[in-house]
Amino acid sequence: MESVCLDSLIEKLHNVNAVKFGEYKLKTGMLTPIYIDLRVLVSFPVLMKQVSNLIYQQVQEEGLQFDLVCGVPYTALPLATVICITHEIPMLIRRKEAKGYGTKRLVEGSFREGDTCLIIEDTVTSGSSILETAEVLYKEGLKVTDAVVVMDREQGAVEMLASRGIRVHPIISMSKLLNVLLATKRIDAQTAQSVRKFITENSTFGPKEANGSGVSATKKPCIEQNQELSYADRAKLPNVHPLASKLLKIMEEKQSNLCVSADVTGSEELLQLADSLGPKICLLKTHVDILKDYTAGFSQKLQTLAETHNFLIFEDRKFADIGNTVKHQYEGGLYQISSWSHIVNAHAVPGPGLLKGLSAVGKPLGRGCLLIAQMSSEGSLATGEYTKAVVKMAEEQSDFVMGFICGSKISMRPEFIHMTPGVQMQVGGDVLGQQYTTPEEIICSKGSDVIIVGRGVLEAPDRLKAAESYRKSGWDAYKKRMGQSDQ
Ligand code: 5BU
Repeated sequence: MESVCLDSLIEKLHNVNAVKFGEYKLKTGMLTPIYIDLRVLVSFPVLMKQVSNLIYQQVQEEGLQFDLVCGVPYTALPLATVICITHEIPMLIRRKEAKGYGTKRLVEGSFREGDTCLIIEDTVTSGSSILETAEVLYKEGLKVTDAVVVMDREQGAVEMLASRGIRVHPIISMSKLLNVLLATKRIDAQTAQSVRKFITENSTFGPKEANGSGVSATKKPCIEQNQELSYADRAKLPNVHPLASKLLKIMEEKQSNLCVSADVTGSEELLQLADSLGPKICLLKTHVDILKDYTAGFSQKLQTLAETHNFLIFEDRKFADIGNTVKHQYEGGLYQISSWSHIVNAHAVPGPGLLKGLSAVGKPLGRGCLLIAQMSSEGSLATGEYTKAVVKMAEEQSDFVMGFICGSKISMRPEFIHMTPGVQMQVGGDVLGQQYTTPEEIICSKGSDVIIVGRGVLEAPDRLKAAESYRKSGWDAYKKRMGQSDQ
């Protein structure tokens, strides 16, 4: 395959008028000083071939995995066709309207339910055209995880689509385009400056992440209002882990994002807690190894209570060994955790082999795992690059990993659930390094999904009353984040 130099391609696109400066109206109605029109490519076959090669190069470099390709109609259709024919990849065509006769299909081509489809698009502004195409594909039972785009106007599409579970891989960014055109004196500094100003001032998606990594660097007043999916909508996402979907539905149904950490040492007391607080919680967290009187009968009773009150069980085991060992720890020993706990958590330190070991046991049982990406304790080493690496590991094994233990929202993919321990009504800590933040701060400002509360409930004079006030506080904060607060 002929390799293509990006700078010279940008110049060629400018030569054929695929990049225009002036005043143009976008699909969104927005007036823009720069217009990208890749429709002209069909008149320049050599250029068309070069752009297609670049798209395929991007696919290979990113190691994207998919079964089929679909170009967003119409401009990207010929690009997808060239790529699919050259590399012998099956293609799908998305109709803009269903035919009024015949099969009335919206997607043409053959595929199997569960196949993954890569989307190809020419230019993105808000990302809505990609989303529209993805939604048509979802309805047919297809999965969409990635999209390759030729030109990213850097106005929020990447962030918006990431929040809907689609990773976007742009080839040419607006900044790169302007730099090349400026360096080759095709535009002057003033034009470049006015386009840059327009782009910065006209982002179509919430506030940009400060470090561009998807890991929140700064505290935001109340994140991404209006752009965010509800728990109920996230439960329906095509790529969501079945257990995450179940939990999200429970949360919506019970209006509770409260996980009580039942850190007591007697099994009778734990069962009583589960029974009395059950209606208030979406999740009950255990440390089974602090029980002085564990029996198999206990775990059976706990499962019955979980069914009666509609909550899930989360054993906070924090696995942290090689795959072969964690497999035994999860399945066997005294506690046989996999037989009764819906969710477990694990440190990422040992690497992906740990997840392979755990999922060999848990996946056939429909279990899920949370990766510990950050900790609530003072001086924790799980920060920065480590946290980012954990997010990556989760993305690579999202068939078993359903979310994170973290202090704030660390992944833009809405199918992951973020759970945060270290929660009390008052900011503070204990003498052994635990640090507390309030439910409002965690759910509304930090964008986490579930509050994990132990002593805030357990040490209260009336545990039920305390659980209700944490439930209410967590739920009100979620409503506020969704912009539905009536306060
Ligand atoms: P507390 O009583 O609300 O401080 O209890 C918090 C619980 O969450 C407790 O069981 C811890 O083991 C657990 N935890 C935590 O506090 N911080 C973390 O980073 C992780 C777990 Br991971």
